[in-house]
Amino acid sequence: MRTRKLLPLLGLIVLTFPAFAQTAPPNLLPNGSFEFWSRYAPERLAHLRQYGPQVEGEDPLLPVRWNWATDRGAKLAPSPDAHGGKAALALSAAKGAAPASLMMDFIEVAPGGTYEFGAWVKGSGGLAVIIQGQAIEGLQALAQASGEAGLEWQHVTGKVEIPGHIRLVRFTLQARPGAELLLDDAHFGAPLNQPYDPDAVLSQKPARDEHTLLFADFDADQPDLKTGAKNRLTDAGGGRFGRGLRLQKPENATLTWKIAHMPPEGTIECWLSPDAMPMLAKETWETIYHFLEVRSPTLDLATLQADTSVSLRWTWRIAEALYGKQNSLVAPSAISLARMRPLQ
Ligand SMILES: [Ca+2]
Repeated sequence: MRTRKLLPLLGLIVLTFPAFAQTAPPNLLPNGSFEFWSRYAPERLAHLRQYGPQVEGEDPLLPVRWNWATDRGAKLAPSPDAHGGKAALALSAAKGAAPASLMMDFIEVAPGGTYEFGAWVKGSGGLAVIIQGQAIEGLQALAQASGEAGLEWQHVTGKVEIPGHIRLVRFTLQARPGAELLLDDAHFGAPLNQPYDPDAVLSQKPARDEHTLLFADFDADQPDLKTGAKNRLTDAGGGRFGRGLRLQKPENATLTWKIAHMPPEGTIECWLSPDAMPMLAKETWETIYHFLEVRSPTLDLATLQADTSVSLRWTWRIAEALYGKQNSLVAPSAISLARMRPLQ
């Protein structure tokens, strides 16, 4: 397979390597508020209509980060009748069909920890909030809270203690057959010693702190940025927050920085908006596209790429030899490439 550069619009790049491991477990349920909605890549809309739930309109809105498992007749849509904020999720399952599930994969947990979970529901019919642990042999049921929806908003909630062999959990909202539900403010978490906003990563521009090694928001002048001849910075509305960097195939843009030694762990974040998704079309999908690379002077260390599996994959080197071992993580198609489209 060939490897080729695509035309990504890089909104912002942040590399953060904390000096010490975080003591509190990350309790993440992004977009439990259902305030964030996005549209499918045009190349995947036919697939959604054939295999997904019934959705509203030709170009439907879908809840950011959530995935689903639905039977015939299930419906999924945004609703302005919210418990909190401006939007809730409308989810229904047809009578006589299988339940309709909306899932968040995966939330990192601390073995032995006790977590509270739940959601607010209104409407008619039954709701189950299900927590499953990701074990080597597959998903295992850990806890479930059930409720019956009515005219007023109700809080369906439960607690789960994480077994010693579980580090990832799936959070599922499940409408029982015949149920027509409004859902909002879904949550999964444990007491923390500081405030935490799971939606901040979606709504707020990241900022540099004392652990940040590289911060490129393209708003300020970036003296270590080499853009290439054709690449350019956008205007103030061109990035995810402020200015972005526009890349023109086949050129790269590079940022260089020096560190005394590689930190033991850290995170890399960026916003990305490709022009087109040729890997989602049969005629052009046998190509791997690289969006972002982290390189040492001699080796590629990590790569964010679009796979032929129509998913985003992050690969990183765990050995120094040129052809040494690499690890990789993949984000499922339904929440990665299938959600990408120009300007989104
Ligand atoms: Ca809401």
